[in-house]
Amino acid sequence: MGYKVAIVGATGEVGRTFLKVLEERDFPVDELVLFASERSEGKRLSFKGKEYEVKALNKQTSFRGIDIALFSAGGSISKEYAPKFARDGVVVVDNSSAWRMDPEVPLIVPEVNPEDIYMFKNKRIIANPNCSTIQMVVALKPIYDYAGINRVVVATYQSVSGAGAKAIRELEEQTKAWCEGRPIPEPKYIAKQIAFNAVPHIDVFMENDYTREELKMLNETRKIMHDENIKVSATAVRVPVFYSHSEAVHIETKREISPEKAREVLSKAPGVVVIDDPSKSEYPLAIDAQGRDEVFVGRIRKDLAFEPGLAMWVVADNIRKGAATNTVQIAELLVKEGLV
Ligand code: NAP
Ligand code: 3JM
Repeated sequence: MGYKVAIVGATGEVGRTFLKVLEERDFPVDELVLFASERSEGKRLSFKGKEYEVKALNKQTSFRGIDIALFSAGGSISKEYAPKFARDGVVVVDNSSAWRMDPEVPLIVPEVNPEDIYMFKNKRIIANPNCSTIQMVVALKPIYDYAGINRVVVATYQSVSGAGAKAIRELEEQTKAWCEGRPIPEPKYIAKQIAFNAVPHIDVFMENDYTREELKMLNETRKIMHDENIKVSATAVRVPVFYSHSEAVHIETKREISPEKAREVLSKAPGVVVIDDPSKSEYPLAIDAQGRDEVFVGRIRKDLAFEPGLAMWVVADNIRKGAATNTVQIAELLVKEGLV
């Protein structure tokens, strides 16, 4: 049996990757409906060798008959349209930050808290966490289960694809201008010049001078791990990398865990690949994680500031595990549990 699947934001970085991932994982799609803005009306995208025409979202009045909708068209579209789809009987899996902290909306990383999927029934909306949160919690969970966690200090090195297709072009154009000796064009999609730079400003600044991106890592981690006591202090930084986010993660554990034990529990954890051999200069890299669905962990060592503690380097493709793949995994979970 297959499902009628809708993609909202189908022409974007995440939307196009939904199509790839649904195809690769052979998700049971019977019918496919693609939505984007009016600008994309009539554009054609292919899925399993067949072409589908993109529809303008705002022209649609009813979404009846659709079983599952995967959303990635930004928070304001999700806020407005997810309840409309849900009212028409559709189960929505949303990629934006619009619904993540709603107590009636599950926030799911299938390797970490699949059991929360049952909470979805009231609103018919399920949220996909922020990309930086997803890869961090996949790597934290095995450590948490073995040794407990009091606090985490994390610095992220986030690729420009996290800010959408236009931000990718922005890095390309700034780099090209510099190489050709032309003045670098003014930034439009990333807060400051991103070429040859590191920008500690993703999303907006909040009252406590953290950015919203940084607070997502605190609040979402607590919700996913069911632990309001975990402390997470993040600095989220955009770097001139096209795909994959990297993170330096420093953990104060409740009990001692040796780096050897951490390597062992992480190697056995679902969705994790350990690449960690300092003697051969082997550690995860953004360019190697690109196009992959796993979370890569390396540079595992005893933390010199937290006692007991661990330090590690965590890398994943932000558009795949950080967005499209995690969302499709959630859809697979809905199917497996008979919830659609
Ligand atoms: P993108 O490449 O800029 O694509 C945006 C998509 O939204 C396009 O398909 C665009 O359609 C569509 N869209 C924009 N305005 C619309 C409107 N008024 N009505 C209908 N569709 C509209 O961005 P992206 O990287 O794919 O990301 C999209 C969203 O996904 C982000 O804003 C974010 O909320 C979420 N996201 C989440 C994560 C995560 O951490 N889990 C990671 C990345 C993105 P047109 O092509 O017609 O403009
Ligand atoms: C809007 O790398 C990034 O910028 C994070 C991905 C992202 C999000 C998100 O998922 O939190 C980009 C743009 C959002 C959002 O919905 O807040």
